[in-house]
Amino acid sequence: MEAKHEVLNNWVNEMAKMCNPDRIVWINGSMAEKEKLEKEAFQTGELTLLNQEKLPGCVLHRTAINDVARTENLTFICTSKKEDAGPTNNWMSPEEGYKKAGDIFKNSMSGRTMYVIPFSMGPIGSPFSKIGVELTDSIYVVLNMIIVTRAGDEVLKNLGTNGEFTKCLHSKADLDINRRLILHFPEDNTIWSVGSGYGGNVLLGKKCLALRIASYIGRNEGWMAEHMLILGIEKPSGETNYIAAAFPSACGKTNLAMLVPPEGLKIKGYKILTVGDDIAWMRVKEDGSLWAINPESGFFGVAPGTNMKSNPNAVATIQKNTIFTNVLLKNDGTVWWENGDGPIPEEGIDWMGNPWKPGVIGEDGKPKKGANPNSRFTAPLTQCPSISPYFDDPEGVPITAIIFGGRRTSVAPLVYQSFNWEHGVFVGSIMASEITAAQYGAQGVVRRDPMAMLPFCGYNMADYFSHWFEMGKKMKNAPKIFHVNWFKTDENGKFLWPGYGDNLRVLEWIIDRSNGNIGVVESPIGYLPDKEDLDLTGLDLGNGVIEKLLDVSKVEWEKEIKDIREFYNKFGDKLPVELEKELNNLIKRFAR
Ligand code: OXD
Ligand code: MN
Repeated sequence: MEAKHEVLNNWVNEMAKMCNPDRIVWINGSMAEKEKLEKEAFQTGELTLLNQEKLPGCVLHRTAINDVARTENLTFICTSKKEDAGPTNNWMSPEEGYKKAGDIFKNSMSGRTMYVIPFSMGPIGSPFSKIGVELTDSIYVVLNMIIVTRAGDEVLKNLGTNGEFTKCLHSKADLDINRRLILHFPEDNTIWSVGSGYGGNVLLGKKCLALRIASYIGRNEGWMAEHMLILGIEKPSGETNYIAAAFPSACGKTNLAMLVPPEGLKIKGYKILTVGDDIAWMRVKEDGSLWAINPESGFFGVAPGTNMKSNPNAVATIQKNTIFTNVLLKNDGTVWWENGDGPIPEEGIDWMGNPWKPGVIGEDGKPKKGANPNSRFTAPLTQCPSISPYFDDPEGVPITAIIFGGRRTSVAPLVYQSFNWEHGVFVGSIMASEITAAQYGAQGVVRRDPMAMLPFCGYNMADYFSHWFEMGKKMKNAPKIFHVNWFKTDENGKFLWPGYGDNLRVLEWIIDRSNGNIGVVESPIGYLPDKEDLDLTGLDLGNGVIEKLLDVSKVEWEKEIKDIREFYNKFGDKLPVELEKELNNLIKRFAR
């Protein structure tokens, strides 16, 4: 269906003139259309059909070898003034951005089809929702977008003749890393992504729109777009508390969002309800509370490490209608990844499309991985056994508590509560995560990642902090703000806390504190639990371990404060005075 929307039609034609596709196809979102596109992709090799008895509706895709993750160094915020992008973003002027990317887009779709995907982030017609239209020359992108967003004719109808939409243009072009750019033009409500086929760079509704562009729009319109999961904890009485939680990538967000209560707490009859695993859009309603929706309709989760112990709900979610990207293909037409379920296959085809056997040493002298460490599954939210009945509610869910968390082997205790909203914003602003040697750099290096938004804030992060303070002023009933750290280790580098389902023990304390039901132990960094108030039934932590988990070391924090100061210095005099004040208060509390 072509739109009855002149601005949209003109834009599609203009972009088509530049990219020069052989044909233009408007995506309607039907089953028949999906099947037709899949068939075409099987023929070209863009997709492989998996074992339909064991994995009905599932397919496999391999990206180019140099195109397996978000490329932060090639991601830009293109604002007229450099200062508006701020010190934590790459900046390019809009003129330069359009020119540089335009040169790569030129004729990039010749011999190809340009698909027009109208999509809604959030339930169609919800006051929270925003519409985008993505133009792409990739069937893989179309098939992912119809899972992770609400896409098709319904969206066009809702857009009407003059509705607003984000203009999203994507072309794989020649997948050359030297001709790859992910550009955001917040002043024009426009995204241009070229030269990549990796999800985070090309499913433009997700990181690009729902975080970078939406954070910019949210600031102007008075709401928040955050890198947060949303989950509900239902008590047997039926009362449900919703929590929104921000963690940097690779800290277990998807696992937490789908948590299964541990044995010892089962008796209490809690039920976890998943609303979202990656992004939250939050607004203050007339009742003075903060309400949130998950703007997505699917998961784009990391496969390695997903197994029946770490996340049985995710395993159940991806048994059908799932797109697997860069995982190992087994001989029986099913898939596998490192730290997945089942025995290590004796052979298979690795994520690069080559024959694979366990233990074979690669050029770097290490055993070759079967699946890429950032291999992914794309699956509909509706397939998740723990999905909340409100995941699709246009009104969203009310948020009781906000959690910030990072991966820290020391410094941050298992959990603490901020003294108030302003202090909570400070706690979010100093969030940090340690890089492990096994992952991407020197072990122990701390990367500051405020609110887990470092790679996703679409404007100056100093203004983003101010926006958080402004939002606090609007609420009568603001969520309480907490910080957690599941990753503290002992002297031998062993994790002190079991994590996974046992994290519910911490969430329970957070809910009780938010509802004002229990006391606390005051510390310089915030309120700590009285250890008697944490329900550790059925958990054998060992002597003195809970004390270690809740310890706040003055020596460690003195070093931390220096590092925070250095980070804050980046923002110059744009840093909100409230943060300066909070840092000074922290120093004073340690000096007492
Ligand atoms: C991420 C993701 O990179 O969610 O944060 O894919
Ligand atoms: Mn994410």
